[in-house]
Amino acid sequence: MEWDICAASLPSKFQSDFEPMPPKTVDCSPFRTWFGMWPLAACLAVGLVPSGCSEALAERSTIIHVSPARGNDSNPGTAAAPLANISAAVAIVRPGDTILLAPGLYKLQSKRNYGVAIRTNGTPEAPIILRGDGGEAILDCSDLTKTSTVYCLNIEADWWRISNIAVTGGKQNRAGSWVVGINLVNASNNILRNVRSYRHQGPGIVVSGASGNNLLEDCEAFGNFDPLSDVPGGNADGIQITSVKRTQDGNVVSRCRVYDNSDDGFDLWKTEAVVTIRNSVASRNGYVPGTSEPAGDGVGFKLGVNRSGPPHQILNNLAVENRAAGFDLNGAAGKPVFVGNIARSNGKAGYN
Ligand SMILES: [Ca+2]
Ligand SMILES: [Ca+2]
Repeated sequence: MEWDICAASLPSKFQSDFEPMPPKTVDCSPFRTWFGMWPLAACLAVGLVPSGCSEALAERSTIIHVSPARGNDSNPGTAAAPLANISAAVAIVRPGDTILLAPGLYKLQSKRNYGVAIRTNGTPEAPIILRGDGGEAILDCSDLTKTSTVYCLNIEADWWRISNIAVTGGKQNRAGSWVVGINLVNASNNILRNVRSYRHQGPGIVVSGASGNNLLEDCEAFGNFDPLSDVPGGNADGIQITSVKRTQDGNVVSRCRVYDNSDDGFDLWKTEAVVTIRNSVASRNGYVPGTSEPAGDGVGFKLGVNRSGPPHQILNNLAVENRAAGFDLNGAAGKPVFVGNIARSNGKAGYN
């Protein structure tokens, strides 16, 4: 029953990134004894929270449901009565909670410079889960109208587990403006898995600033092209890990594919902390997507510039048919560690 939150199973820890531990049941008998059938919301509304239950509330783990087809933001966010917008779920989420997104198209509406902004931190013991539930949830950013910066999905928080989503359609609403599909800034200890970011007028995924220990796994970034930049096509990399501070090691890209982006596939521009890219593919970058018309730089794996020489780990990757080099040091001060990489049919050197 809706009111009986205290009787619900309360998963509060996680065996792995996505698998909940067996549920933990909290004793809320004082609550029941005192309030009988009163809805919990009513108890909270009049400030009558018995001590036996306040602990349970502090430790609760809630599943928040969102559905663009069936939802309404005045709903409680249950499976039967979901929210409509991801922003409404993000606004109320707490550590340990799970946001389940019904598969389908989420048309993001915002006059601000982001479509969805994630700012609530999870914790190591209670990460926050956001995932497409039973299929891909597609965040469509094409209605964002900000004429300066547009970040479609902006993540400025720690300890999130995000999976089964796609982000697409971010537009440059003014010449020279900046668009990012998925933007992690000052965000650490996050996992993005099975995430796609495509057909933005800017880079697909960017990690920057004080951001460390993030894992991007089984992701795709493709078809990104920024025609209204000063150098048309010159900023739309597939995945940028850029300007990451020296203390922020541990960012890992694993099993990701970046292709048909107008600038580079992967770009570690000005990142001073060690980045690992493994088991990933960069192909056909450097063209206007879907054509053979040259656009931006066209490197598969661009590994500089930097001043401190972080030994980036470049392991078991494939660079194929990029317009420029497959792998390019691009002014890196140190020597990346190369193991098991293959470069084929790139327009310039395989390794530069
Ligand atoms: Ca460029
Ligand atoms: Ca680039």
